[in-house]
Amino acid sequence: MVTLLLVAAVTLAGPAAPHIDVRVDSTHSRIVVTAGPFNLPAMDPHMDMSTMAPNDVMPFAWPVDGYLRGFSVRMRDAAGDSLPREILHHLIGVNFDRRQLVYPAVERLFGWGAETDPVELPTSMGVPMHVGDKLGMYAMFHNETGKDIDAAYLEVTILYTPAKGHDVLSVMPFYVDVNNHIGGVTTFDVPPGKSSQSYEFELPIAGKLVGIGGHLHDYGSSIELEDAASGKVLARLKARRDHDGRVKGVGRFIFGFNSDALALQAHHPYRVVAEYDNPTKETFKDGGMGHINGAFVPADGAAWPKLDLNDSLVKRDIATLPIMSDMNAHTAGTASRGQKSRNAQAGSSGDAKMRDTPMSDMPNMPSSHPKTDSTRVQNQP
Ligand SMILES: [Cu+2]
Repeated sequence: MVTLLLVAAVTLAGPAAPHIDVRVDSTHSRIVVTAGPFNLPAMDPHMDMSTMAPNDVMPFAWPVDGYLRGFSVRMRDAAGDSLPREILHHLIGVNFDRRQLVYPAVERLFGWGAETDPVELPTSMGVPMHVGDKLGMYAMFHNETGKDIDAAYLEVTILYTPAKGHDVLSVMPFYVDVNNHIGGVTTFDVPPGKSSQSYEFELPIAGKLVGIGGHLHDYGSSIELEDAASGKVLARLKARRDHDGRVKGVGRFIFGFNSDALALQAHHPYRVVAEYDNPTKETFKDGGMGHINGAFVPADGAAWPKLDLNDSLVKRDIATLPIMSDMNAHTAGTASRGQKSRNAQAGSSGDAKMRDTPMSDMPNMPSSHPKTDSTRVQNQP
């Protein structure tokens, strides 16, 4: 019923700007975040990444005291019917109130690619969250269906465990990328044949990895985590590829929850390595990407690195978020209505404006009311 009313309103008002809606289903301990409508014109299947329509960060507030323990994402139409999952290239959920473990950047709370399966942790663990935590999500679409889609909606279903009356082990998001430049491009070129991209890092605190998943683009073959001091491979996630080398999925690895969890030391060198094997004779400009996401249990939760809003890298991360990851420096020739090419390249006037926006001024960060529709961030000139 609510959906029907919404549709009617949209039709009467003409093309609507996408907005975000957060609903709590406390009976099933679920939060449903819906964003849309997005207008996704059909794209030529042979176009490269640069033709994907990017989308700004859409802010919303976390609505309950509790623990996030899983999520799944689908694209649907106005009537609620599922759209092909391939049209969502990726979706990233950001927590502006917490720092990442490895990078001086805001937390990436959840990530979803066309190849991602639903994530669900046991009820005994979850990511600690508080009412009013400032979150946001951004997505990149890629409509290769051959048909224009006028009104697509993103629907993120988050599972949570209420804080009250539950004894839950806190696990934290772990994210490390083979080519992360905070506020810059994380993609890289993929030449013909075998190639690899790697990044060495340290953790500021010790802890244990419970499980990991990986993200690779087409022609990726594996992503692994190594001990950079000994060279030992700690985990290798293989891509499932079709006969053309297109990635259909990337494996996950569950180390276990107690003594089985993978212990990582503080201030010890580790390395993340993405291997690519491109069977074509072409170099794919900015075609590659590789990162590992995981669930990390800190040895001492209180020692988690604080988010320093005066840190220049944190500032840069926040300022460039709408154009981060592989939507960087690309012209959105087929961007949705009203998006035009404001994400076209770093340094354009729209981006400069965004850079100057301090966190406290982020528009439309609803403070605590989960059932109120919040409007999408408006930073268009
Ligand atoms: Cu990607």
